[in-house]
Amino acid sequence: MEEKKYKRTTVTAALPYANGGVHIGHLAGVYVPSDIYVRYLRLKKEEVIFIGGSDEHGVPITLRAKKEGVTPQDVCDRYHKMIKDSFEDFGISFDVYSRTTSEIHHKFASDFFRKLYDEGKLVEKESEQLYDEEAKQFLADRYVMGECPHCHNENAYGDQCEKCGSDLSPMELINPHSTISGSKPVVKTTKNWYLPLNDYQEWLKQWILEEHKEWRPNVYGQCKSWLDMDLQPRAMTRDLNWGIPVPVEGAEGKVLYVWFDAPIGYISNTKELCDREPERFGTWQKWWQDPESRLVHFIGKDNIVFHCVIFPSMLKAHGDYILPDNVPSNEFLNLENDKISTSRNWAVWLHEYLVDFPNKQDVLRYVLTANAPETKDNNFTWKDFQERNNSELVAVYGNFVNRALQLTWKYWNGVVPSCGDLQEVDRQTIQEFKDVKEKVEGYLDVFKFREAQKEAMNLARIGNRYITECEPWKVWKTDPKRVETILNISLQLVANLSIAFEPFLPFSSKELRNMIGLDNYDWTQLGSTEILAAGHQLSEPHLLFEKIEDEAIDAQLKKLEDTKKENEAANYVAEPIKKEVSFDDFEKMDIRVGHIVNCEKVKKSKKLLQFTIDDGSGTPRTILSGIAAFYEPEQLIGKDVLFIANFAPRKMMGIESQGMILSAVNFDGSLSVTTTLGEVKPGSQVG
Ligand code: B3M
Ligand code: ZN
Repeated sequence: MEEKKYKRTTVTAALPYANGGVHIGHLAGVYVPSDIYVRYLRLKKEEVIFIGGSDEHGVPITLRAKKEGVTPQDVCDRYHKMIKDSFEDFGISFDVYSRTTSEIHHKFASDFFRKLYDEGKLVEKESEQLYDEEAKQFLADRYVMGECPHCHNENAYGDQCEKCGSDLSPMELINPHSTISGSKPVVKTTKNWYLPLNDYQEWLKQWILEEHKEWRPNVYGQCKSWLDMDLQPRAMTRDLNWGIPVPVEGAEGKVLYVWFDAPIGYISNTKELCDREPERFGTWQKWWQDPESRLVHFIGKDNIVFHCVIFPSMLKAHGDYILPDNVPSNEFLNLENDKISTSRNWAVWLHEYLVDFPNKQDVLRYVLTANAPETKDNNFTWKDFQERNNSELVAVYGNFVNRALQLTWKYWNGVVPSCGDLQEVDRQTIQEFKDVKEKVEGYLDVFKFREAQKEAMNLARIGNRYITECEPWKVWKTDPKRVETILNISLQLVANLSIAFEPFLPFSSKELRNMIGLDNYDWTQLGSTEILAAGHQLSEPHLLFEKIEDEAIDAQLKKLEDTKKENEAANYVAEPIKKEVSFDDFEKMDIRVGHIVNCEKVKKSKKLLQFTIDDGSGTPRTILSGIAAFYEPEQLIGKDVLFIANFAPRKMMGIESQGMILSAVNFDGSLSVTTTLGEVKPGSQVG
């Protein structure tokens, strides 16, 4: 194993924008892995701090506020609370969860900028920017929309085209319009301050490409493709009125770029915590400036350049800081084979999950880790969620624990029996579970959380196999002394499980420790056969996990199906109008009102319904219509409908259809029969 060169670890998790809730994509990508890592280090009694917070600046928050008619601060207040609550609910064990609108942060980020400015580390540059003359405002990033110069998507943003994924600048958009007033912007000159990333390029190449080859391939690869291009100076200020004012004279109406202030939020949040609890955490400098501290950033893949190129350049420019030692970044998690999207509401929101699956935080944590998008994009499906719960958590882990505890209660009244002479099967089992410790550690140390969790689960498999092989219920009749040993070893395994799973499944681990009365525990005990002393009294056992039934899964799938429908309806664009026709053309069609006298299914056809229509002629008319998928025949009997009376007769399924019933084709392809508003005599003409 790698030698420990550091004294303590500063762990950060990306600061989510305070303009929406937290969904499973966030949890899987950043917050569960970072939490597992921190819990692991804490269990090992290492010195560690876990920093989180909300990112409350940036244009999307102001746009949302504008749309809702509230202030940006209102938006932040609402979502900051919601996000913070979700993290707490799911056991994401931040030492501090603060926000970038805090006073401490404003001052800290402002001072950071001012130092770079005073030392001439920033370059002042004039540039041409789009300006909204009606709103009297420069249009940064998302304030402009227009046509993408690459794929010609008409709804591209000033900073990015979501269709083809290109990075854009507002000036590149074709036919730009302001999202504030809708007007066509003009070009105006403005002044901003830039970090000359080009000056840091050689150093970045050395530091990342040579000295950090151990970073995950996806992270290393993205850095390499950036560093293979020529880095350009990047503006660290914006013409905007929401954010941290630029602390320079003559910079009125300008704020720090959100990606300048947000990562500094990691530091200012640390300061907030250390100021509040100095005895426990010491000084913030210790975590950020002592070379014996190791910095680890957990982020999503869209944040790689900011954490590996821009922020380190800022830290380097400042000069007083340590640099990240690793930046474990995950790929994306899809939901039911579709990209998770806040705007399309294609997500599983944490607060909604807990309403539908109360107290099942660990199930979601487990599934998201088992399926973590560590090396490639991955997919969350509700079927897989159910499957992993039922056949792994319930059938393997829960089952083993339950067997071991129930047997102990049955034969020993819930008291830990003593361990007698070992047989071969015991020795083998003990060796197997001793090996698990090293395996789990080996994976956790290199951020391979899926594999690590698999190894933890392996302990339960070992346990199940052991009990099945030993058959204590049979041995009991002939050799009760032997049963004592079997139970002792099984219970030691249960105790091991409660420790091994603690980083991954903190809620059920705690529950399990309560059942076995394990108060003092740490990582070094993993693999031990002496965690529970003989004679120790266990508490009343109960099931750790319960089966998830099909109904619960079907309800989730239905919810997503409904979302899809809503999106389709919202995005529906009517078909283009057909070529013009004359009145004469129209007159050729004889459209009439018919009264449905009878309606029935056509045998052997899934599509067709057979109608008997009163068309006013006195002779019933038969019409076939392909709407069986959308109506039960009884629903239509007695209704007045519109039909084409002079449509050439056609034979279908051996029946002659004399006309055509008119239906509207809905956005989703479903058909809706047209009818009249008032009562009209059958046979009346439509025109
Ligand atoms: N708020 C982007 C994001 O949520 C951004 C992360 C900031 S980390 C300093 O994807
Ligand atoms: Zn595009």
